Amino acid sequence: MIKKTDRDDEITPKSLFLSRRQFLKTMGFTAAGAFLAACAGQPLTFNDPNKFADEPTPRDTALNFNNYYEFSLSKAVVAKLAGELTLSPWSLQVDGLVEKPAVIDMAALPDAFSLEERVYRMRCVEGWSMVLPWTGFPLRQLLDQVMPLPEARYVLFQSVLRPEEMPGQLSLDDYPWPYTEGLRLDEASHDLTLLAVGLYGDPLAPQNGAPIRLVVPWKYGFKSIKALTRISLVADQPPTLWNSLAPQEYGFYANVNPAVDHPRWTQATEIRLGDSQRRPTLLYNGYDEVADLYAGMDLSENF
Ligand SMILES: Nc1nc2c(c(=O)[nH]1)N[C@H]1C(S)=C(S)[C@@H](COP(=O)(O)O)O[C@H]1N2
Ligand SMILES: [Mo]
Repeated sequence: MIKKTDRDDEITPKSLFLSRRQFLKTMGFTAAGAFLAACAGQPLTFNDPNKFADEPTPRDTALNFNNYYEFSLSKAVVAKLAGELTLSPWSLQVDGLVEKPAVIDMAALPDAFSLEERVYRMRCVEGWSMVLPWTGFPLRQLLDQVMPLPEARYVLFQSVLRPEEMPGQLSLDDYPWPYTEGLRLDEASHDLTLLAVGLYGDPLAPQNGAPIRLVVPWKYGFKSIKALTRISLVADQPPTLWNSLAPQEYGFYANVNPAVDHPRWTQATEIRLGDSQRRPTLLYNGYDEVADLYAGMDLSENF
């Protein structure tokens, strides 16, 4: 006779384990390199080091509290709606000012890049944050393959346009879909800038940007565009969705900065999901190694 608790013990962990192993195997993820690159950020220096610890956010929270306007403005319903997105086949086009344009089939991607796990803080412009264990590879690896031309100074990122599967692309009819974002080429080439295909050791869930998304941990979360279909190298700063909709609220740079408030709320502090009190927000979200990219720039002008 199988008791209910026995069944739970046996079935749940084994199926989770198998799917995780399968994913790591499919993605060419080797045990040796798996956890070496975790947490590239600075240690936090407050009086009580435990008070503002960087524990990974519970998986359940990260999978059920999502900003993904193509589906809904309501964070709690995105997970369910995003389940309707067709993820396969999927290709990522890389074009523009490059020597070797490419179209990458997602199924072939694991062979082309070496994946690693990176635990990054993510700070949403709305004033909350999470700590997330991504699986991915530096965007730099892809840029090296396509070989940007000397005139290329910016990178434009485009998300999927599929109104038949994404109800928000119909209801938010004054938004300039598809979702777009942009980086300067030197920002895009920084080692911290990741293309992620997994989260918590599993393939990305649809609501977190499957099958492939950008992660730029020193910038507000809206720069980390989900469901990428196209990356274009361009000469000039490209228009981006949030910057076009409200340029006075969402700058092109969008570097996390406690000293530059959003016009409608403070950015000096944030609530880490699960905490009971706000914590100080750190310049560049604590990733001080990017400071050189902005040497000599007025950060309140270029917010
Ligand atoms: N395509 C697309 N990408 C997007 C968004 C979006 O609405 N559409 N929201 C952004 C915002 S505001 C945040 S905070 C993060 C949230 O990522 P998560 O749901 O994986 O935590 O995704 C970003 N990427
Ligand atoms: Mo966000």
